[in-house]
Amino acid sequence: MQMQINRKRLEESMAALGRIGETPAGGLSRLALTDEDRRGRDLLVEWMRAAGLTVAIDRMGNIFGERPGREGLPPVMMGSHADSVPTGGKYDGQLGVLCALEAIRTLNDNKTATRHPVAMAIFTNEEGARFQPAMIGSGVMAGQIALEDAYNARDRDGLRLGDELERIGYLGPELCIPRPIRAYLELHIEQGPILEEQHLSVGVVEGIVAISWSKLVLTGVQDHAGPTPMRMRKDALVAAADIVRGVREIPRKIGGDMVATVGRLDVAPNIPNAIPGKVTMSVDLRAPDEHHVTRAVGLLDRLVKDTARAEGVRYELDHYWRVPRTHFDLEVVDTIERAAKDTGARHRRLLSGAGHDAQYMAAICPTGMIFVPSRGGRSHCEEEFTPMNDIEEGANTLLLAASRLAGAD
Ligand code: HGY
Ligand code: MN
Ligand code: MN
Repeated sequence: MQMQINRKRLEESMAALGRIGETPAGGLSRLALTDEDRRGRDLLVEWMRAAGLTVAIDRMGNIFGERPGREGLPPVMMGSHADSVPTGGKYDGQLGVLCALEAIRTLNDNKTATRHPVAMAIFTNEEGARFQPAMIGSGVMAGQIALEDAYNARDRDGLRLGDELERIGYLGPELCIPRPIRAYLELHIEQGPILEEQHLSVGVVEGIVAISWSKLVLTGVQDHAGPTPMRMRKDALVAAADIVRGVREIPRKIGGDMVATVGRLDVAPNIPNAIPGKVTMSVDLRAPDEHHVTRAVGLLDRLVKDTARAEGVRYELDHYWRVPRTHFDLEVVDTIERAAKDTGARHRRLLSGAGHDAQYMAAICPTGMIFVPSRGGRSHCEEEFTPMNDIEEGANTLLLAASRLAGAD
């Protein structure tokens, strides 16, 4: 008889953690390294210790818990993140952390010994909402982001990531460097429509799209909205508006499931009677094909140059973050697929359109992901939801795959 997770215990943990940073509409605002994030971390560390895990915190505030194996081999690690976007949902990230904890709790209930140690991880600032770029904690651990660059990331109030990490008491002593890991498994919500549309409960994730983030600052001439004739204006917001429309056209020009998003737009001085002198905006480009992202960045360069010239504004365009198309480990993907089948989950293989810590972990160890459906395909919103039946099937798939990779009795 296969081990089964304790659904009620998992549901209770989800509810308890979800109350930390809960929004009035029932969503979640638990931005990285805020006091809410600290409270969530404290609760998770308390639960990890109660599950008998040896807890370690590294210099990026990544939290690790380890359950001993029969042999001192590299661990099988399960994890995700506990930070959210503003007015986000209660499933993105925290579900994967809690399913990892529930898998370990279930191994304990069954007194199951494993050849490899079994570990869990909670990565810092996966969302890239407060500090950019995203996935900073796993990015430093994978050697893809320099520790000092991560520490010097600043939020909108100018607060440094390194200082905030210290302020909440999670600047740990462990080095944040690659280490031997037998396999890394991450359960996550799909954040897209495929599983729900096809009435499936588990996604066997084969990889993640390539991602590019750019920051664009447009500088025009701030002036009075009344006496300044139209012929004299150099309006940063008009240029920005043309660029937003132009970014929307890039996927049509490139095709191949490319997506493009301007998610952030800050206008200065942002008052009714001044012509905007400065606009800061983000551009997020993603595609399954690496070359499509590269071409899209080229189209963006052209668009910005032509639009800025037409409006007579200056610009600084920084393509500051690029994550390559990620292919997960074939053995891990097969193990997850067999586990899904053996737990009786209705499943299929698919690609992730969202970035995850698994994207960086794949650079340092055999990695795979398990998806569970998102209602209406929605995420990064307070309406985010996944039915408990699907969560249970996903969590049992995670438990079985991790147990097999760890050499459980
Ligand atoms: O941006 C992403 O895809 C992830 O939610 N950080
Ligand atoms: Mn996530
Ligand atoms: Mn997210």
